[in-house]
Amino acid sequence: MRRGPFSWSARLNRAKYSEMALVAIEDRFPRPSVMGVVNVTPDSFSDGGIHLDAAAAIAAARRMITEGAAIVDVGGESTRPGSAGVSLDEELRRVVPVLEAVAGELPISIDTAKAEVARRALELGAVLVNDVTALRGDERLVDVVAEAEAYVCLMHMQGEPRTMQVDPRYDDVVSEVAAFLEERLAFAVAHGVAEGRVCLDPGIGFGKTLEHNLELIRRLDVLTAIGRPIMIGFSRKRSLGRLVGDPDATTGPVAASLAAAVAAYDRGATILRVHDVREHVEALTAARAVYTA
Ligand code: HH2
Repeated sequence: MRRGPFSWSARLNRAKYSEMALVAIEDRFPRPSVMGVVNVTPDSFSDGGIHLDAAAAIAAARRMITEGAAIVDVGGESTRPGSAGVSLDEELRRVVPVLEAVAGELPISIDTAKAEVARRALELGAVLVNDVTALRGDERLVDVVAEAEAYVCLMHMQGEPRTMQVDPRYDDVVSEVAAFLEERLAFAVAHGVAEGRVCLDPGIGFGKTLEHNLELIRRLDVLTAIGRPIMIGFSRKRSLGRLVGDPDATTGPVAASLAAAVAAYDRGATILRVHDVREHVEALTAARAVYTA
């Protein structure tokens, strides 16, 4: 099987892998690293239903690593605009079979705001907790992350998924997101999470208009100045569909996702969270070659 240029992680044996899990996130996931998305959900905005079956999700995770993803983000709860959330039992029922199969074998992130889901995932071998609530959703989650010495992604969201796209407003979206991320980083560190375990994400599409999303990428230097690696998830988001001409789009095209990822990388993003791994690895390989020549 063809191996992508970033696929070294797929070849790590488990002993080597756990040794590396103690290094800072920016060393473990150098710029640019691709995070593949596997939503084990019936209703995610772009891949809802496709990976609901555990076997399909497991196969997708393995394929994404061979295509060059540095890590795969497994989620059991959709956070698309308008969604209401799922129970703990249902989220565990969706993700645990997938994690049992792949979390000891591949670099896996768990996309959850629930402490119990994160605890089970880390126990099964996941290395990163991706929390769209930035440790505000479940007060026990910060202790789970600190005790496991897991990597964590803290993401900005204005409001909550059910209502966040109703009328998002900011005086200055970039400085408000930066202040929020600095405060959440300080919170995590104060609760025993080492700074080197943390990456930050402005939360593209989470309580933001198209113009807010573009402004955050345009002025990404304000966020990189915080001093932690930045994750960007623009892949297939509906802003991109609207940008290229469909006012009713619920998803964005792959080509627009690639351009947004390369632009974000150009402005300093470290981890790109994407649905189309092979295409993003190829685009970012070309961009990296240009910038580092
Ligand atoms: N976006 C989504 C979910 N989790 N996590 C981070 N850190 N950054 C993001 O931009 C982000 C995220 C939404 O995308 P997706 O997982 O494809 O959809 P859904 O929430 O509907 O499952």
